[in-house]
Amino acid sequence: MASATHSMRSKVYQQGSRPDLRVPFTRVELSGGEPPVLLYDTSGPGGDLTMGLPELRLGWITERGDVDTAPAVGPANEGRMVRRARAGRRVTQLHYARSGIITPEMEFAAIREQMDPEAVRAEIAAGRAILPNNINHPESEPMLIGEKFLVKVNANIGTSAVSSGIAEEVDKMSWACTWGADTVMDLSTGKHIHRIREAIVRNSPVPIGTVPLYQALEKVNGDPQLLTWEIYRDTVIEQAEQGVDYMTVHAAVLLAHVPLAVDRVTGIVSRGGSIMAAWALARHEENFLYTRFRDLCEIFAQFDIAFSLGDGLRPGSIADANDEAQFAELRTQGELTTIAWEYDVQVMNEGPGHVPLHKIKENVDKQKLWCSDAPFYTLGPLTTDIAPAYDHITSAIGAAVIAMHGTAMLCYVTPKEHLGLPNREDVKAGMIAYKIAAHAGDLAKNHPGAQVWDDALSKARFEFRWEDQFNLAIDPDQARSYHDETLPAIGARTAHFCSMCGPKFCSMKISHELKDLAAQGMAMKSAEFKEAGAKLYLPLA
Ligand code: IRN
Ligand code: FE2
Repeated sequence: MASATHSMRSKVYQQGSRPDLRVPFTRVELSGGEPPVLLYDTSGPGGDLTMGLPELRLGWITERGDVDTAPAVGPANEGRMVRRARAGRRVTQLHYARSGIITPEMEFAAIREQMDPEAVRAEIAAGRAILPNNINHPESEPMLIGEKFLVKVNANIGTSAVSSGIAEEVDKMSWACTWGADTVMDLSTGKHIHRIREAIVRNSPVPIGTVPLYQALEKVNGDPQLLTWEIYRDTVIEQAEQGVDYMTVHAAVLLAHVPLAVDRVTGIVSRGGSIMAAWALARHEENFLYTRFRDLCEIFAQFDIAFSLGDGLRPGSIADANDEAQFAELRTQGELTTIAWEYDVQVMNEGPGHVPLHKIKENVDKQKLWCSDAPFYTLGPLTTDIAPAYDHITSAIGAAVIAMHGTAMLCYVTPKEHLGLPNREDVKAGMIAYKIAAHAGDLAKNHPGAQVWDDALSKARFEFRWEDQFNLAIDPDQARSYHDETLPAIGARTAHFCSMCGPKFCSMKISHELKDLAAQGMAMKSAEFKEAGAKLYLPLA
């Protein structure tokens, strides 16, 4: 491993089986003779984010000999050269995995997870994990979404008609990655969607997801009834050529499911779900995403786009959790999962929503059963409806529990949920809450290596190694600044107490004294024992 800097927290690279396979980690250097701790690193190579990142995977994509470079056909991409599968070929990681091939992408992701590359291949081949990476997004660092791997977190960003610009969105993307986002979804609506997405994809070190339906709806001026398969398909191709790695597709909102949602407290809360429900009801036709699903699979297989099968009928309130509308859709998601696999297309399933704690497990159990163990990707869930402005907390509670039961990726919720678009600070608050939930899930699942981090921090805390504690913290800046707020002196960084309890009442300090006392006590007892002749069995008088 080569160290990039010499600070206490630094970026290091682990070399794989070939020179162009270098996997980033954050290395935390510790004092007191403790070994350094390696942390999973999502921050990317950094640099000038107006220029685009280096094309890390380009060689791996082209050397397989199954990709052609040709003029784009997507309406907004005219004049550009893009990659697409050679006629008759499927360029998905699922296809390679099923053929027994461990790709450099799989090896890279395996090193990140500190796992065996063959195990990674097997999980992908079985459909239990996905490695989303469009061949037109060579800048991304391969990662895995699957129950056997570290629980991942997605951050949603994007403009609406009323706010935000390109630079601001690229900044939010990179800021989210700094705080550990494993994927980012660009949910932009309004003006300049295409240009915003281009800037995000070119500068993103993590896979990018979208909901193409949102842009398709813009093209018909926001009237769902005017949507057609052709407009939708062209939008998908346009985004595929830009390099979008996974797409939310609300194909399981069937016409027959819609009446099941009418008596709900909060009806249909999914944007995509409500668009498709409106389309199907108005025309009294089956959802075209469902009837054209196989056509979509053909397109996805040419770029290696993964399906994120949408949960358009997810519950939007505690009262609606686990109802018939939600579970009817989940059964259909299962049916579509199997169809995607026929085309070697990678799939995960989206899940709720708003669910009270005692109803969470049923969601995971049913998803596993009905969707053949494909990865589950849930939005929280929020465990109560009473805390607008704090829904990163109401939902991180549910996220930890659903992660423990096997959800592979968590979609974060920010404090602005239900209230407005998140700004930079909200993105960070949502990310921190969800990294905690994800790690709590890793611990509960006994992920090999997860507890090393906790143990290192606990030890640093017990030994009053304050700098080590800060550097190991999920948010070093905040931990340091809270500590220094009351004890700013440099000396306090080595003190054997903090301002919470002061020098006299520190439990950790008392524990140390107890240890000493116990040791002294033992010494006294042993002296007594020796004085008495050090005999275990005393002869009967
Ligand atoms: C994740 C799980 N269930 C929903 N999500 C995310 O919610 C989805 O990936 C997308 O980012 C966001 C909005 O989806 P709707 O409201 O269009 O369903
Ligand atoms: Fe909600």
